[in-house]
Amino acid sequence: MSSAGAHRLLLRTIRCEDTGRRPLWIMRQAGRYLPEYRALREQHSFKALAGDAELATEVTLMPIRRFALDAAIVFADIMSPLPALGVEFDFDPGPVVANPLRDRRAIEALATPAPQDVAPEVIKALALTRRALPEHVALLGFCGAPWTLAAYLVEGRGVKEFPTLRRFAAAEPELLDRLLTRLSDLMAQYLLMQAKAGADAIQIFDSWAGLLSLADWNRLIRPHLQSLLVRAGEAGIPRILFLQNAPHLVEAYAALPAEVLAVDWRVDLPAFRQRHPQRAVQGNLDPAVLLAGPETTRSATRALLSSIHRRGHIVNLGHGILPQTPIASVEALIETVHAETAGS
Ligand code: 1CP
Repeated sequence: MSSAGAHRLLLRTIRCEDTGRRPLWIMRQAGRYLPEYRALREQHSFKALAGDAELATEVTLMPIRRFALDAAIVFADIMSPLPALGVEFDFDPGPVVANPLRDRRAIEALATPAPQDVAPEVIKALALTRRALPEHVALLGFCGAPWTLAAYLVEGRGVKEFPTLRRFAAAEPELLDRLLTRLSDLMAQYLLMQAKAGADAIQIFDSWAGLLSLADWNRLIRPHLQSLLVRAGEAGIPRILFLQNAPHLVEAYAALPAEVLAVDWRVDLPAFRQRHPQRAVQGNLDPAVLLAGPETTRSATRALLSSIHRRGHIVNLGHGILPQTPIASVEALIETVHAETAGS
């Protein structure tokens, strides 16, 4: 599955080969900071764009046409595979679940789909994108981590600190376990289909990783993430594991089976690298730095590059690019990464 793209810069860096420069892609690179995306959004809802393989392919390619990025990430949402379970939701602008799952009846009622019925539009968009993508650009598939998906399903929408979710975890640990099992089974199927459709690597987004203590994370969440990662590994393509706003869990995540650990800007990446010299890493410029303009972006990028050896380092932001980001800052980031080139 993966051998055709093995020479791509992103994949060589994941194998910690000595490459001329570091690869770069940007989380949420196909989003609202792009004028061409905003123009298309005036005609179609987000759901309509992500739900149509041809339109999703067009959006996936937008940042690739404009910028010298080393990876495309398929335009979809972490919620895209959940209709296969029978879950209904909308976007405003983040996911809003019509009937949050908070009792046994709701969790037992979830459907058991066949693999080909899990977000077929995303699988098709991956195949279409691979055909249209320049040969040297890697294609990334992705999914939400079971816990981050459960956060939306139980809470109903993204809210500060997810109190209903944490109440549920405290009061109903067995139901949470049941839900996380269903979600990790579904994501394992989904990632396998993405690998077959031509993804070179997959990223697992655990955006709300940090809501629980280390002890509760170990007890309630870790077994499900571990089992998803093991099954994703069977697809034979590299795994990028992203955790957000969870500095107390970084070492616990580093112990999980993933080729790349992706961290947000709160994490001291050089110190992490010293503790884990063999591990590829991804990150971790603060997305808000880009709001300060191209000069500030340039100097922050230079500081990031000089703080960590280029081998095994994928340059990215520490979280999704913000909608109000100036295009000139994105250009400054890309130019600075390209200027580093061989020999340093
Ligand atoms: O208004 C719009 O156009 C919709 C905004 C939007 C977009 C562009 C949403 C709603 N999702 C997406 C696409 C998306 N989501 C991608 C595609 C790749 C790309 O744009 O480059 C990806 C990888 C995601 C993943 C995602 N969705 C995550 C994990 C990453 C992260 O940012 O932490 C999460 C947490 C979501 C939930 C979600 N969906 C949309 C929003 C605005 C949010 C987050 C905010 C919230 O919970 O309210």
